[in-house]
Formats: sequence, structure tokens, C-alpha cells
Amino acid sequence: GSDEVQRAQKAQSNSVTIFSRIIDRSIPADIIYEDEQCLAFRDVSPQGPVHFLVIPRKPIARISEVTVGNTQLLGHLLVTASHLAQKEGLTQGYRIVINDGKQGAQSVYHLHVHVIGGRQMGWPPG
Ligand code: DGP
Repeated sequence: GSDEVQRAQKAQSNSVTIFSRIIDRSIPADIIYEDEQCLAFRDVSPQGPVHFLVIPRKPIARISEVTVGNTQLLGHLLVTASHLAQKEGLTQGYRIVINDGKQGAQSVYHLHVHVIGGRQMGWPPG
């Protein structure tokens, strides 16, 4: 019934992912930036010479779950991504990606902004 659906939704949004463990320092990561709202660290499986992720501390599962209440936070993630791209020397451009759900090929259900650069990108993406 609807209780079951609510429980499943709650379980997903509260689920402990590998990124929660990076936030609480119970597993290591190459963290390049952090502040009160977010954390940025290098992707363990880099898709370019530079590849890092910007994630909120708040465990939002995916971009399709955000609300207007998350507006400031989402802006902050993108401004942070842009500043870090500059700091990483990506003067010739870069790609920002947010994967959502099954068809978006999301594998970790803690919202994350990919910043990939240091090589020529193609379009369309695979
Ligand atoms: P996505 O497909 O958008 O859900 O991307 C998840 C990314 O997270 C993927 O590029 C690999 C990266 N990743 C997964 N586990 C870890 C981890 O334990 N440490 C780090 N640094 N990155 C991870």
C-alpha cells in the first residue's frame, strides 16, 4: 500500500551510501575542497585527466528528488564546481554532468556533480 511506498522512498533518501562514508571520513578519499554545505573529491574512476565530484553534505539521493527548498544548495554546488575547475587549471573548458536514475546511469544514490576535463570531450555522450 501507500505506507510501503512511503517507507521505500524514505529508505532510499536516508540510505547510507559510500559518499556518506567519505563525508564522515570512515573511508578515505582525495578531498580537494570542503565547506559547511559540500565536499569535493577526486573520482576513483577518472574519465579524464581531471575528474572530481562535488556533493552536498545533506544526503539528497538524486537530482530528480530536489525541491525548491534545495535551490540555494544546488546553486552552491555549481558555483563550487566552477571555482574548483578554475583552480584545477581547466582553462580550455570542461564537462559538468549529473547522472540521474537507471537511464541516466547513476550508480551512487547521493547527489553528485561530475566535473571532467583536461581532454577534448565529444557529443553526444554515450
Ligand atoms: P554516477 O554514475 O554518476 O553515480 O557516478 C558515481 C561515481 O562515483 C563514479 O564515477 C565512480 C565514483 N565513485 C564510486 N565509489 C567511489 C569511492 O569510493 N570513492 C571515490 N573517490 N569515487 C567513487
